[in-house]
Amino acid sequence: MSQCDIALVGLAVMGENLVLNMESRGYHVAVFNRTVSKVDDFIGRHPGKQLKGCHSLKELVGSLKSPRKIMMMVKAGPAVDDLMNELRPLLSPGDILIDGGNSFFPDTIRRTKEIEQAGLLFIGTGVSGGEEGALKGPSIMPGGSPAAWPHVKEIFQKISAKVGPNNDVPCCEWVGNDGAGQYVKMVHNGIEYGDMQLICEAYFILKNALGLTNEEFYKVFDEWNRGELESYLIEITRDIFTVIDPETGEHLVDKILDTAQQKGTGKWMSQHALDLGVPTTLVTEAVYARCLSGAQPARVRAEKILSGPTGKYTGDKAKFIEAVRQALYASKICSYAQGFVQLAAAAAEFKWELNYGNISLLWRGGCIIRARFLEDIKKAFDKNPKLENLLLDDFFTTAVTKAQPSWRHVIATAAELGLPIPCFSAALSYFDGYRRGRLPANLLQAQRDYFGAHTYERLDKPRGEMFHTDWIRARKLS
Ligand code: 2AM
Repeated sequence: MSQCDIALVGLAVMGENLVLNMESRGYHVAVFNRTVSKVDDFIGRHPGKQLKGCHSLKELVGSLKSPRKIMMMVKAGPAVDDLMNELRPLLSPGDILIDGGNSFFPDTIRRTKEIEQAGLLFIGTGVSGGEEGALKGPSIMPGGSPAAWPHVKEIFQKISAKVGPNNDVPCCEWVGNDGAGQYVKMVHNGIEYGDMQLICEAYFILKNALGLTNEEFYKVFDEWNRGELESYLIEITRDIFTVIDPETGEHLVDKILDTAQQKGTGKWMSQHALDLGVPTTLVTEAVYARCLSGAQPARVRAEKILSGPTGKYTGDKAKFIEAVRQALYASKICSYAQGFVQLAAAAAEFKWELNYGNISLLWRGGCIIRARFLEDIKKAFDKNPKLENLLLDDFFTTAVTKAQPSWRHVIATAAELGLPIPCFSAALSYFDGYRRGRLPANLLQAQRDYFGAHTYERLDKPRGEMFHTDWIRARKLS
């Protein structure tokens, strides 16, 4: 046991489960935790395993094969830098530090540089799948120093989730330089926000327009999970409708306060979309929807003052449920289209060479957004690695075209019934904006030139040639 394959620091649940996952695949793992008593506690709870509990970082480093691989699973933020500073003097050239926490990607870019300058290698990796994923097989999205990848590839791919007909394709591939892995994880989390909000909007429409019961919701989501929408999130949503609150004997979902919490990765994605100047509207609306949900006392006060429609849907119930399913599917396609556009913009900004087919595969299993349709996204990018927008791939063009009448019907109905559906609407507005060669920004440019002499380009003149009009004088002359 003096020659461990890998070390892990930070024995919270994710860290512990990753250690157990590695050990179960035949690796010898050295472990350490700031509160050292947790090391002995962990080792004590798992007797007979190939684990080495260490009581200092020096002991941990000394127990590793070369090049040393040390995975940090500590709280994102200054704790990672503190730990890195403690570890650095103990390491030798070529050793590899791995950050598996939810770090903000600019930190990962900075850390990769600092660590490489010290002659070491760095990996910042997204790990998704929650506690169960960490134990049984997460989706792993590594980026950082490319020279580190061959040394950890086997371990990472062995512990990751597997997909494919023979269950042997790992949901783990090298993503790209410095912060690329953490960026892809951030986009995963943002898309997760969008997916969840879309499901909640479908629920809200069906609950309010049709008055579906929780038993009916179980059947609807069960049905949806057998088709195009098949995914982890649809599956757990279905199961939520079966759970009874022991205290009241009623459905637990109806007892839960409608105030959503957030840890910030969805917000990071939206903020960076604004920095890049790309419209990631669904994720942003999903973040705002959580913010509005948080203003629950204010909403309860406003409800007494602000009125709106109160009617129900009067058409065919089964047909409307199917229309909502199609609206959800089309909106979800737009959300992923936006996510991949943001990834491409970030890749251009940070000079990452991203493989979008591989990224879809990383999200195919193990993680929260795992879904059947990521297979179709993978096929689209494999067919055309430079695909400009998912909506332009034949498969997805056909899918949204087919869903369009239902999608519009659902959104129009929700508007008439006064039901808030920010993500459904954002998706359709994005689709309708993206598919138009001409938008009203001609008028906007005229306004900017009118009040601020900001100039404008003309349709009938070469791009880059700027024009200005003295609008007040021109008005008098016209
Ligand atoms: P602890 O058990 O000593 O609190 C999740 O919080 C994990 O990160 C825990 O294992 C925690 O250790 C660890 N952690 C938090 N801050 C840390 C720091 N500054 N240095 C090392 N580990 C830290």
